[in-house]
Amino acid sequence: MDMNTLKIVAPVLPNIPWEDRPSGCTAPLWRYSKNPVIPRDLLPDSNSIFNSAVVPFKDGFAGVFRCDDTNRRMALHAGFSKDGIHWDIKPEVLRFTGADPEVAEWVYGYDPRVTLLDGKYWVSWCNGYHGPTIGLAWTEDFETFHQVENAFLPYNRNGVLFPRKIGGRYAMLSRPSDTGHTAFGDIFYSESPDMEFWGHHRHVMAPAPFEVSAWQCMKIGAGPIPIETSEGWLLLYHGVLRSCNGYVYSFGSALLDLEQPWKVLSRSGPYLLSPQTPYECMGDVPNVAFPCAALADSATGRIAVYYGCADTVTGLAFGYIGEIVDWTKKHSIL
Ligand code: BMA
Repeated sequence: MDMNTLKIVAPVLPNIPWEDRPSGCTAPLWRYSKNPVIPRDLLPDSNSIFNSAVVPFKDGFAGVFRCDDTNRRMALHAGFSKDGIHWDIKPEVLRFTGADPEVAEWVYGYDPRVTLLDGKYWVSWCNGYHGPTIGLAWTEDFETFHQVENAFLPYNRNGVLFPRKIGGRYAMLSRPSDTGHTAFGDIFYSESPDMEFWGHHRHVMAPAPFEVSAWQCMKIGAGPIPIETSEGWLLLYHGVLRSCNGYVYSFGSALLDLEQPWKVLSRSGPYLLSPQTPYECMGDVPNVAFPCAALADSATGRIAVYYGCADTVTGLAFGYIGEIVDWTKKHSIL
């Protein structure tokens, strides 16, 4: 692929948080030198802030953050930033309005994703309703969040919307699961005419055979909102290895067909990033790198990935979309 001709469908984001690749680094993704970008105790009563979603908003950024409190209750909070580095996370928990009372009762919520879609910021998250399923809501200001119906029956996690309609329908990736720390999990694709009724389910990806790519051999789940490029949708996704010492969460990349995203064009064998630094290897759940958001600048091809570290803090990593696309194809296991 000629990287100069790669087309990236994303805003021009001159204020994307950024650090150049450190000298001597050849990896397609490198960590922010001042990681963790968000500490666990940014709020007075937060036990941990991780697995969170950010988007460009007005002249800066906004986001929905997973903040577990010191009761160890999982909650979501809205937050704002001018530079994507220093965050003002609202201390009050985010509450959704407008849903049918049958589904509106807050039980727990975690692992949010956010995308701008048809002029509204849509939030998907893992929503407690007789078990985890995919909650959906929209906001225009990150103050009032309008909840709609849950997309699926329990049990499901990692619901990730595409940033535009595909074939005339809204589109979402998800990962059917079970009540607990599921030891299985494939990524599926679903469509909706109206963001309420979801169907046309298609299988996208299963875990890889362990002898081919062990970091993703137990379960996988979609990460940030896919980024549209002329080479396909660039999807970052997490994968889990079951070691003798517990689960290890890393993430890699795949390219999905633009009009039929359940067709995987290439898929990385090596991980893009695995837990290696102290803040990724130590925390409430050691050895977790879990991406939920990526900012992309179409002018420079830069990407800034926000990922949860050890279920405790939030990390930031940088790369170039063109290089990651190229790397995914070169190292594909398909
Ligand atoms: C998954 C989710 C994530 C979490 C991960 C590691 O099942 O609950 O929120 O980061 O486990 O604990």
